[in-house]
Amino acid sequence: MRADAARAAKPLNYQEVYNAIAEALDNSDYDDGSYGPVLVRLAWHAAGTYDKNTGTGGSNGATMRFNPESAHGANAGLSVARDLLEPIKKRFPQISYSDLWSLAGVVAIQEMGGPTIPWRPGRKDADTSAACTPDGRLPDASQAHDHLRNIFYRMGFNDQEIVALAGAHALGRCHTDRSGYEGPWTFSPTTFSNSYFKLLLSERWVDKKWSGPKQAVDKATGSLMMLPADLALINDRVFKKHVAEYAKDENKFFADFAAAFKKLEELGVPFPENAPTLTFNRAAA
Ligand code: ZEM
Repeated sequence: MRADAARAAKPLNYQEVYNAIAEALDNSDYDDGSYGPVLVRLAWHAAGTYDKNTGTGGSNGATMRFNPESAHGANAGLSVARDLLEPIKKRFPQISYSDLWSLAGVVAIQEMGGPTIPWRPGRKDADTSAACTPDGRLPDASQAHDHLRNIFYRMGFNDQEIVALAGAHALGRCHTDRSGYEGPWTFSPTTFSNSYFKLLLSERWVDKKWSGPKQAVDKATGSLMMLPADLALINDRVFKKHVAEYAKDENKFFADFAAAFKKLEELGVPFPENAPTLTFNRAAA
């Protein structure tokens, strides 16, 4: 009891929390060997509910802990990510769930080889489901450019930021038991890179022949996938210009992604005035 009390009184060292999350990422029995991608998806879905017109949603509150938001179709499978972080919340009880989930996104991206993403603590958890956002605020994979613009403009993003953020699909995969879709976007789903943009442009994308929802596969190997919403990025002139830029220049992608992801994680968060902006070192291998 007294040791716990002493630990709770000590100011939180966020690099220690970072390191604890980094240690929990690898697991050879899970997906492609890392929980990194699903943690990035958790951070994104917690934040991507933001509506700039009403100031509702966003990562503050961690309302996905509660029904009905936990049961929204878009959040299927994210209990895997929330449960993974539970022992870390127990070890560092001072951190809010909302800070922990957003920090986990930063850790996962950096540890998978992505850019350094500056991060600020200060999110507070909601106590009840009253702050849960209505269903339908996250993008629908079966739709195209108009829908993407409606959803991301509502959060306050522009076309270039939409494309940069979508580059996170270099990571991870679709699961039939979560979204109904199937397969990874790239050959290296646990490495953050500009591969998603390169493959969008270099491969021939054809309809997957199956009884599941409409999605594309690469004609050459049939092992990669694109959602209708991914293909919208090359079927729209403005989006495609940014795809081409990021396919050519990975440094530019990393810089733009880091800025857009930081913005995403901070949407609607009432940070205390003196909240420091932190950057973290990659955990020692
Ligand atoms: Zn995703 N995403 N996403 N995304 N996403 C999935 C998986 C992952 C869309 C979408 O419908 C889907 C962003 C934007 C958009 C990640 C990160 C980010 C899946 C598969 C779908 C269907 C879920 C499953 O079955 O497990 C759409 C339509 C988007 C609009 C542009 C943004 C922005 C992201 C972060 C910045 C990640 C990392 C995954 C992989 C998760 C995993 O478990 O492997």
